[in-house]
Amino acid sequence: MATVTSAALTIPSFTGLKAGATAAKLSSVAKVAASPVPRVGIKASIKDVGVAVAATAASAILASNALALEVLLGADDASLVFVPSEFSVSPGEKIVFKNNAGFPHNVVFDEDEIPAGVDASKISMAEEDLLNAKGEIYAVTLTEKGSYSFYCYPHRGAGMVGKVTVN
Ligand SMILES: [Cu+2]
Repeated sequence: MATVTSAALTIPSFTGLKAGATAAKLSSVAKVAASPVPRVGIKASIKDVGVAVAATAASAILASNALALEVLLGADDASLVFVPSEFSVSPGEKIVFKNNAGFPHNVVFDEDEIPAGVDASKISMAEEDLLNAKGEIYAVTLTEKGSYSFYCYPHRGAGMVGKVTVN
């Protein structure tokens, strides 16, 4: 009886994760969660099992976020810059641009200064799309090696430009 009920409790927490997680993240969550659950003895209450699953899922999500590089839009003193403005990532590493100060901002890659064959529109925000609130993010993953220049459309003239090298 207890086994059936705890399984029923477990499914909604994975369903909830699915909404925000990629398939890859979801499978890693599932793998991590598989080991702690059996360690919770059959004597553990159903509530304990549910908490263990939730805690494991949360730490797996934190771990996957740690693989992303965060770039602030606007310095803490509200100056119109990317922080950092020049950086490197590995192919496929997630870059998370996070609205910080001096917004609205956005992130547009320069079609003339990205590797040949990469479509700037697929990695850029539209020029008219803006991040208007602190903490809003734009995430992008670059897979082709090379150098990419990008800018904030409203603040390009003010020098809000950056460069990322994928290597
Ligand atoms: Cu800006």
